[in-house]
Formats: sequence, C-alpha cells, structure tokens
Amino acid sequence: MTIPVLFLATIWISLLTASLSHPLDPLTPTEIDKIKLIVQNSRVGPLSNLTFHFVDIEEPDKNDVLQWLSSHKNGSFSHRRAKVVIRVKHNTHELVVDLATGSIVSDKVYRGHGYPPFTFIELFRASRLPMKHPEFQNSIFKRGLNLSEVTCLPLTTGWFGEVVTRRVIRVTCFYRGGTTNIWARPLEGITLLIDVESMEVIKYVDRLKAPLPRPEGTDFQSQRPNSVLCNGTNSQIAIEGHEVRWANWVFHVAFNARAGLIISTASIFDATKQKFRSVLYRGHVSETFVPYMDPTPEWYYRTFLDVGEFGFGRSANTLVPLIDCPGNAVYMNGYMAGGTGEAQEVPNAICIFERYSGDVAWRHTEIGVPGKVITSGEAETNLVVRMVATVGNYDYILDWEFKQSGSIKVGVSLTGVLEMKATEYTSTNQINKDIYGTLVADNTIAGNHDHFLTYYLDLDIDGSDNSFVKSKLKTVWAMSTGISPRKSYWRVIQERVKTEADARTRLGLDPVELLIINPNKKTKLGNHVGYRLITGQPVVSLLLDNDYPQIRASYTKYQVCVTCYNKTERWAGGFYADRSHGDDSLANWSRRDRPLVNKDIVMWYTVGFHHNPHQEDFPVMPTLSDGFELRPANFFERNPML
Ligand SMILES: *[C@@H]1O[C@H](CO)[C@@H](O)[C@H](O)[C@H]1NC(C)=O
Ligand SMILES: *[C@@H]1O[C@H](CO)[C@@H](O)[C@H](O)[C@H]1NC(C)=O
Ligand SMILES: *[C@@H]1O[C@H](CO)[C@@H](O)[C@H](O)[C@H]1NC(C)=O
Ligand SMILES: *[C@@H]1O[C@H](CO)[C@@H](O)[C@H](O)[C@H]1NC(C)=O
Ligand SMILES: *[C@@H]1O[C@H](CO)[C@@H](O)[C@H](O)[C@H]1NC(C)=O
Ligand SMILES: *[C@@H]1O[C@H](CO)[C@@H](O)[C@H](O)[C@H]1NC(C)=O
Ligand SMILES: [Cu+2]
Repeated sequence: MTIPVLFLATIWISLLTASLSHPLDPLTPTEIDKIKLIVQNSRVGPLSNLTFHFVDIEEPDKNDVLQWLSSHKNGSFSHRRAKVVIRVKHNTHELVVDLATGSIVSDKVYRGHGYPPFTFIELFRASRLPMKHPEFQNSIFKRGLNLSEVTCLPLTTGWFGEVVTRRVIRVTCFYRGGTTNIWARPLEGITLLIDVESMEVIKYVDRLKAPLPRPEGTDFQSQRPNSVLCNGTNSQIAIEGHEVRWANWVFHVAFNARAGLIISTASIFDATKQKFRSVLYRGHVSETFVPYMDPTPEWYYRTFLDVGEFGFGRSANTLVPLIDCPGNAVYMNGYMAGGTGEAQEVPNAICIFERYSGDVAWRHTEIGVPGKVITSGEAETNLVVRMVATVGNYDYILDWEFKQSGSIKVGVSLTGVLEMKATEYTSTNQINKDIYGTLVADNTIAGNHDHFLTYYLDLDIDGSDNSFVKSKLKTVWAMSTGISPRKSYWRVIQERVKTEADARTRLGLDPVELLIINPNKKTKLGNHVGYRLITGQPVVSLLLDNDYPQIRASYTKYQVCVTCYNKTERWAGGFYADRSHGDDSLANWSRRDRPLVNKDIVMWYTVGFHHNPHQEDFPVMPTLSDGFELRPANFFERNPML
C-alpha cells in the first residue's frame, strides 16, 4: 500500500507552518502545490476541468495579527488559510482552504458582476488562436505578409452596458518583420473576439487597412553598455524571512499575483520612547485604470484595469542587476499559482537596496555664534524596495522608499513602449481631424491615454484608531487687530473629517494638508501625533461620469478617499475587475458614508498621469515619474535623526 500523496504533503506543510515567521507571509511554493492538491481532490475537483484564477493567503484578522505582533511574535501564528478562486463549468467558485487541516472550509459560487483575472494559459492560448483561423490567415495573405512574422496579443474588453454572459478577450495583432518592437507595427483594423473558456473565435473583424509602419528605427535595444557601478554595502539591512530591519525601520515585504509588492506592519523606532511605533499596517497598489482616448471601433474598449484583469504580480519581472537595481541590491523571489494551480516562481521579483541619494538629509550653517562658523548635517541614505511590472507594452517601476526621518516615499515610474496605431499620415500637414494622439513616427500614432494607480494605505499611526484631518490654510485679515501695518496672514483651520463621503478629496488650488492623526495620542507638547500625505500631481479622470469605463472606475474622480477598515475592501476597482460594473468599488464603499472619527481607517491615494505622447516617447519611453510621500507630522518629539 502506498501512502496517499496528499497525506505526505500535509506532513511537509505542517513542518513548514511551524517555522512561519509572520502571519502575512505570502504562500510558499509548497503551500501553493498543496492547495492545488486539496482543491483537485475535493468534490469540485475531478468533476471537470478547473482553472485557478486567484490563490493568496486569506487575509488574517487584523486583531489577531496585531496581537501576535504585540506578544513579541511569540510562537507560530495558528491560522493559515488561503483564498482560492477557481472556474468550474462556467462558474466562479470562492474557496477558503485551511492549510493546517488540509481541507476546504468554505465554497461559494460568486454570482455578481465581473470575472476573476485571466490565467496566463488563457491569454497564451487566445493569442495563438488567430494563426489557425482561416479568415485571419486570409487577411494576412491579402496584405502580402507572412504569418510566421505575426505576433498577436490579448486585450481585455471592458464593459459597455451589454449583458455579460461569458468570459471573452479581444486579440489584436502585430507584424515583427525586422523589429522586436512589435507594438510599433500594428496590423490595424483586425480584431478577434475570443471566448477564453471554449477557446473559440466568436467574432472576426478586418475593417480597414492602414499601411504597416516601417520597421526601421523602431528597435529599442540599448546601444550602450551599462556603466559598471560599484557594489555598495548593505551593512544595515537585516532580512529574516520576509521581515526587513533597516536603520530605525522594521517592516514586512510580501508578494502576490495581484498587487505584486506588499508592505505590511511597518513600524519605526522612537529613540525617545525607546520603542517601535506603528505607521503602516498594509500598503500596496490596489488597482490601475488606463483608459485610451480613442472612440473608434478598434480602440474604444481599451480601458484597462490591469491589476484586477491581469495582476501586477503576474506581470512582475525578474529584476536585472545594474539596470533595474543597483549593485548593492539584495533580491527576493515571488511565488504564485499558475492557471492549473501549480506554484510558479518569479526569481528576483523584488529588490531591496540602500540608496545613497547624493541629497542632504538635513544641514545648517550658523554664522551667528561669535568667532565661529558652525556647519553640520547628514547625507541622506534611504532604503528602497522595488518591483517592476510589465503589463503588455508598459513597464511600471514601483518603489517604496524608507527614510530615517520617518518618511515613506512611494514612487511610480512609467516606461516601456507606447500603444500605437497605424495611419496613412507621415506628416502633421496631412491631418485635418482628431487623430486621438500624436504622430510619433511615419504612419504611427501614439494614442492619448491616462494612467491611474490607486494605492491601498492602511495607516495605523501609533495604533489603529485614527482620524482623517484636513488642515486648510485660510487668509486672515489682520487690519482689524491694529497691532501692525500688516494687512493679512494665513492660519491653519483644522477640519476633522467625519464621514467617508466627506473624505473624498479633489485637490485644487486651495492649500490643504491632509493628515492621518491618532486622536488618542499626543506629543509631550500636546500636539496630536500624525502622518501627513504629500501628494503628487493632482490628476483626476476627465471622462464623463456616465461613460462606461468611468462607471467602472468612478473613484478616479478623486485623488484621495478614506474608508473604514474592512478586510474584504482592498481592490479599488472591485475584486472581480474583468467586465466589472463598478458596484463593488471604492466609489461605492465611500458612498456608504460610515463615520471615520477615531476609527481604524484606510487611505486610498491615486497617482495619476494624463499621457499625451511626444516623439521622444518613441520607440521606447524615457521614465516619467510621480508618487507621494507619507511624512511624520508631530509623530516624534523632535527630528528623529538626531
Ligand atoms: C477538459 O479540457 C480538455 C481540453 O480543453 C477537453 O478535451 C476535455 O473534454 C475537458 N474535460 C471535461 C470533463 O470538460
Ligand atoms: C511565549 O509563550 C509561552 C507559551 O505560550 C509563554 O510561556 C511565554 O511567557 C511567552 N513569552 C512572551 C515573551 O510573551
Ligand atoms: C515572407 O517570407 C519569405 C521567405 O522567408 C520572404 O522571401 C519574403 O520576403 C517574406 N515576405 C514579407 C512581406 O516579409
Ligand atoms: C558586485 O557583486 C556581485 C555579487 O556579489 C559580483 O558578482 C560582482 O562582481 C560585483 N561587482 C563589482 C563591480 O564589484
Ligand atoms: C465589508 O465589506 C463588504 C464588501 O464591500 C460588505 O459586504 C460588508 O458589509 C462590509 N462590512 C462592514 C462591517 O462594513
Ligand atoms: C453599490 O452598488 C450596488 C450595485 O450597483 C448598488 O445597488 C448599491 O446601491 C451601491 N451602493 C452604494 C452605497 O452606492
Ligand atoms: Cu502612458
């Protein structure tokens, strides 16, 4: 008699579970493989083909995690469960798998709007389907092109008010023929609509023929060797499991298929109080929204919610030393489940390095002391945690930078290749209508579009019960005081935001500081301890409120939202983002208008870019950056670097 495989897997996992160092640790490859077995051996399993669309730890109860942290991380964390979303016979099942007992503790069929993310296998198979499709073969033949030089890519199709009955994807194609920059040579006018579950073409369109742009000048391979950078030292970084200690910071780094990089339980050491104080319970990219501004039949549907439709972790790259990260970086692998449930590794998905910024952390020169010139200061050295997601044509470089001043700076850099459209034009002189973009090369238009990256920021400023405060700067007329010739000055009017609807903020010209404070804690001097959000460019979506893509991502009308903590509300565009209708989204949660004062609250910040492309963005775009900073505001008694 042989021992069942599942039984062996259970023993193996129990051993591993015992050595887990943090309840928010991502699933290990062994755990992922075990989940696959548990699901396949359960009653939902062998009945038919099933595909795995989401496999991640089930978010443990925050109170349990905080208790575990405050008991000095004593012993292993008892609950280890996974949330698994599978498709079986055209139904979406949400499973909760208990890893300790090896059982499925919950199995619900989801019947709401939207579908789970696509699996890589679905995308791959859909992109190969045109090659065998007779009408497509004919279109290529008619154009005098070779099928062997064609690359097709899948694009999600959004939702435009139609009744949704099946999971579909659109496929558009490109011609390599002498270039590796496939995006520069679109076969304009050809679109296939593909049912990803039956894997068949359900609609074929070849509507117009614009000339194929030339391959010359489209390649983006670097012509220069990468300069050899010295390896710095990492003397200060200590990594144990997924926990990173550096300078005055301690935080947890995780990875999943959806968000990619996740920062959790970040605390900073307060030398005055001689203890670590909490800042951020959990932070990650929650959703992205990338609508193109071209209403033509081949382009109107390009309104991507990349995190929910594809996944930033699923799109994560293996980082390349000396291009993606400096020589002193250390790396972490990422793990996730593939479409058949098996564990997949992204080697070196995350890098961590000290950045000798070349900037000044603080300084002062004093000439007022008789007989002396006193200069003192410190060079700024920060710790950066980075990942890079390549979602089709675009590359997103995502940084979390920790400063010894207590600031956390979040950076987003865009690079990669533009999404381009073939056209008959070779000069702007020939154009007398809206081309929905910029002519960036002969026969090539780069389309206008936006990028919105919405961050989930569960700040716990020195504890979980916090309030959201707007410090507005108001001009005061000073004349009536009669104490001096001054006529005006500004003062700070603090507004404690009472509810979720009031917390929605559109930044404009009115000066306002946005703070998360702990109303239960004060400095010795009596100021409330807090952290301040320093925003980037104020960008909101310009689409009409009733336009379908905007209904799905209506939260992009605000840069900042604050909601009550709810562990199931993490994905701003909804958990089921593909073909979503916007009902399960940040905008909808905010409208509930729950009270926010002295509550466990979550801040959502949207980094936005309106992108009207320019010629320099062709054939590959130099990085364009924005982001935001979370900076202590009366959190410490004084500058924490002294
Ligand atoms: C499973 O998928 C394969 C390949 O798509 C198909 O041939 C087979 O009939 C499917 N089995 C069931 C039970 O649906
Ligand atoms: C850790 O847990 C054990 C057993 O539960 C207990 O005896 C011990 O006092 C705990 N230590 C700390 C530091 O909490
Ligand atoms: C197609 O391939 C053949 C054989 O490799 C080549 O001779 C021909 O030039 C190609 N045609 C085009 C349009 O690239
Ligand atoms: C940097 O460190 C790596 C890994 O330890 C090593 O392979 C490489 O040769 C070093 N480069 C330099 C310039 O010291
Ligand atoms: C938590 O969020 C879910 C999903 O939005 C919602 O159904 C539930 O009512 C929320 N719970 C509370 C206590 O607000
Ligand atoms: C959220 O969306 C659902 C479905 O569209 C709707 O019934 C509900 O009223 C919305 N809730 C709020 C608070 O807007
Ligand atoms: Cu762009």
